[in-house]
Amino acid sequence: METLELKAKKPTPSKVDTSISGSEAVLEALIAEQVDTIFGYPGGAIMPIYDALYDYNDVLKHILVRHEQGAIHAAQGYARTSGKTGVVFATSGPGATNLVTGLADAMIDSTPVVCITGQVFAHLLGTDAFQETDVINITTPITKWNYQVTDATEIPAALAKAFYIAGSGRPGPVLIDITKNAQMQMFDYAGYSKCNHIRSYRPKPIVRKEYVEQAAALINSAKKPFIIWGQGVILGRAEKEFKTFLEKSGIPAAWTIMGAGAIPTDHPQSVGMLGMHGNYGPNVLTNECDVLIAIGMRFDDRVTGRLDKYAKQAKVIHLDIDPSEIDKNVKTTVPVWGDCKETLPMLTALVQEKVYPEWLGQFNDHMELEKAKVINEELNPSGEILTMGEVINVLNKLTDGNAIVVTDVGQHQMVTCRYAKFNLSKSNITSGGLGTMGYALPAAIGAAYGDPTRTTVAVIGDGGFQMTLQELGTIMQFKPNVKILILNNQFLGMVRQWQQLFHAKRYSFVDITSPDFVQVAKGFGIPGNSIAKREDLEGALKQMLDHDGSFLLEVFVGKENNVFPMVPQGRGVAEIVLSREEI
Ligand SMILES: Cc1ncc(C[n+]2csc(CCOP(=O)(O)OP(=O)(O)O)c2C)c(N)n1
Repeated sequence: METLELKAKKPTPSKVDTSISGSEAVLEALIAEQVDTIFGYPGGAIMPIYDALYDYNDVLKHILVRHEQGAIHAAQGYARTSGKTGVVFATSGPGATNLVTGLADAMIDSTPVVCITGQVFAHLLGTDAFQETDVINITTPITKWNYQVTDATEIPAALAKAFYIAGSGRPGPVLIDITKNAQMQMFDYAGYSKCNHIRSYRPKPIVRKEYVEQAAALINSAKKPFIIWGQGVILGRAEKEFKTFLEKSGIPAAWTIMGAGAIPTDHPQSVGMLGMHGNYGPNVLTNECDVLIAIGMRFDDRVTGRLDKYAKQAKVIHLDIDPSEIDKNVKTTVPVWGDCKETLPMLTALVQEKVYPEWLGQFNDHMELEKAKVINEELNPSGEILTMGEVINVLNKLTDGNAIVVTDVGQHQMVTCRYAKFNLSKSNITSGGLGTMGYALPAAIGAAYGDPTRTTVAVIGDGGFQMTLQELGTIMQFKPNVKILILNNQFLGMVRQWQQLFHAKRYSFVDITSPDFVQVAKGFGIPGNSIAKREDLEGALKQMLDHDGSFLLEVFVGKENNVFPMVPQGRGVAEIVLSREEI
């Protein structure tokens, strides 16, 4: 139980008079949950909470975004770099519905976020009142939990539950909708108790030792074991445990896009990225391994390609905290249901110390082939026109692989995730599951607040930038340090690539005109530069990184460059192609 000493600037109520408003109870809950930053946008139905915030703004920082979608993506970016739960305020009706994309994004990418929305007075519910939306029904499938509060006395317990659910087990978004009367209502405040148990909710199962033993036995008898890991390693704060397991077992390992950075990219056993635009070796050899060890990943279709051609020869061990993932897409031989921070050390204790030089050599051989056919030309192009890959390669050099890299969605995202070097965990911030264009700029703002000690670079396409560029206003006002790198191919590149490869080059509405981005940034008080030549690349990136504050750099890249390798949709992972000619 927290003490009754309230954190507001105004006089603390005496022990006799312990009544506070519902709004104050919301803010006290946030403080008790160690929240330091809120991303939000006010409006009629949430005005009492904003009114209370007036007295709390020296303990709770509020970042006024320019659109509620920006608030939730910022909270997601914050959560992903800080490891804490992001917090959002929005009003009812359009404020709440503007959160929908971000909630869906946070749900599929397991990002802990608590959204607090204002709602019309309880007596008006169901009357089509001004700015009334049934946000509970709208957001039910895209939240881990949601709840409507109509009485202030419920607020402390509802928020305690919200933070517990959002951050425990497999994390996710929670939405608490609070009617205006409940925000205004005075009630007897008995303090705030954090929640650590809910009947019928088991975020952390008791690990079944026999399954860990079976998994170890399979691994110990394997000739060609292969580890594939996902974001679960990062969300479970199990990077160290994972590295120890990896190094003792000697098994080659590949990452999903969401798992990138859990161990340094250039770790000798790290054999590349999985999936549609991942590396050649890990995709092909998924279908040659004898034991596939999946850790904190969910066999997304972008990773598996056609399921009936996926790892059919392999025995599958699946370590996951969420039991609904086990057997969902890929039949598991040994399920290890549990928190990988717990299960990995148990497994490490039982696996034999081994090396697999020949098997690892096969990955290296495939990498040589990929270098010869794709990577060398992407990173050191023979032509005059810049490629996305070479931009990221120079960025790696200048940041030493220590930057937080936030990507939007499209070709630049795939190229960045393929070529960016990550020395540190919580560095790769991207919309993996939902593929939300417009994610990167606001997520980068949140990422910078989540870890202000590191450089945050947002890599964005010319299309996606135009979806949420209003958040330049947030940067102008609050001055988070965000480096904005626009890779401008003058197309909605990823869709154009598909139209070229699979729709007979019938380019249907992918030719997108852009404003002068440098002038746009200038209008928001953010300096910028635009380049198109190789000789300017390193200097311009350096200028961006060295600038004290946010900076926008636009780099013109090849208009019709494609991202390869590629597992064409509907094909198996081993049918990955290295060039257009192979499709
Ligand atoms: C909100 C949203 N709308 C549409 C799409 C479909 N989509 C995926 S990639 C892409 C093109 C992105 O173009 P751009 O931002 O210029 O990046 P590029 O692919 O050129 O790097 C589109 C339209 C999406 N992912 N998200």
